[in-house]
Amino acid sequence: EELGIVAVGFSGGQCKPGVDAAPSALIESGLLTQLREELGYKLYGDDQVHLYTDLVPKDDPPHRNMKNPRAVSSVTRRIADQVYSHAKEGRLVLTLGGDHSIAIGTIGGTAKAIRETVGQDIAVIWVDAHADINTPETSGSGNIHGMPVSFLTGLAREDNEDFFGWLKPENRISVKKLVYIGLRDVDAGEKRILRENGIKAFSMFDIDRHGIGRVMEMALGHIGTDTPIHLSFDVDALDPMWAPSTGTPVRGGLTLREGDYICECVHETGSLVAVDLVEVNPSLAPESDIGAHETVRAGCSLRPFSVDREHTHTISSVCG
Ligand code: DIR
Ligand code: MN
Ligand code: MN
Ligand code: MN
Repeated sequence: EELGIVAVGFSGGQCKPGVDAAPSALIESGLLTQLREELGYKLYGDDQVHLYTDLVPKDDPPHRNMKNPRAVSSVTRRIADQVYSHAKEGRLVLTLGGDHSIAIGTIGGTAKAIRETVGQDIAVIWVDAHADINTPETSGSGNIHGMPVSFLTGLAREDNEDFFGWLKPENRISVKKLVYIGLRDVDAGEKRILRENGIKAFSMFDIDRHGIGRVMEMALGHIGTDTPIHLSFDVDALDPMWAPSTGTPVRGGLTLREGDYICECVHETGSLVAVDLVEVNPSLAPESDIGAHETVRAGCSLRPFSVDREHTHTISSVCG
């Protein structure tokens, strides 16, 4: 099977430097080698980490309260083209971030490619402690990594191409085909947006109440069968115990095993078209650099590519 890799060394969607170093750290830890050698994928486009320095303007003052708006807009526009090209070739696309603003590009790219090739709207499973659905107006921080879903769903709009005006209807997704898993730090304005638009969200409360198995059944049930799925995984969905090196850690998160299980369930549908792994920040290590190492390891373990169904079923039948 063919796998398109986009390694994005970009951190302009938030204020802490270091997320740009994540793709190299993940690759050095052997993520791509495992995908190639253990899982037998044929990899495309893994030759370099893109820094997009040519797209970052010297002067980039706020616009509608957004920080670094021109840089984020032009970088995500380029990412959309890269992801689109892979998806058009029928490749599963893995994007290594970078902060979560890059999902404006990745999802914009797959939405368009899948519409053109399969004639279907994609569904998005957004695994995160945060909803990332602020509009520029509801955002308290002005950080665009807290806004990608509002631009992708069309809840936030701009005509000017310098500020995401390049996003066209074919790049957008429906709020009906969006599902959140792992939420536990949602701003007041975001709660209102989720409620008013009837967006499906499974918070940590729901995972505690029903268990991850039932939550995945409900999440995939909401999407429906035979719908292409884009999985956008923010590593801060995991509890800081497993993934401390991330910009905005929030206690009370997913166990490493629950994170793996989400990826496995999505893979098992056979409908996965793209995956983002974002917000790994190797430079933020609260206790020691063991934290960074553990977070990168956690990122590497979240491969929605590694389930061997037969093997899994054999083990469960052996174990009763
Ligand atoms: C907050 C934090 N809701 C914001 N968002 C984060 O800045 O809009 N997303 N950290 O990952
Ligand atoms: Mn996020
Ligand atoms: Mn987050
Ligand atoms: Mn497989």
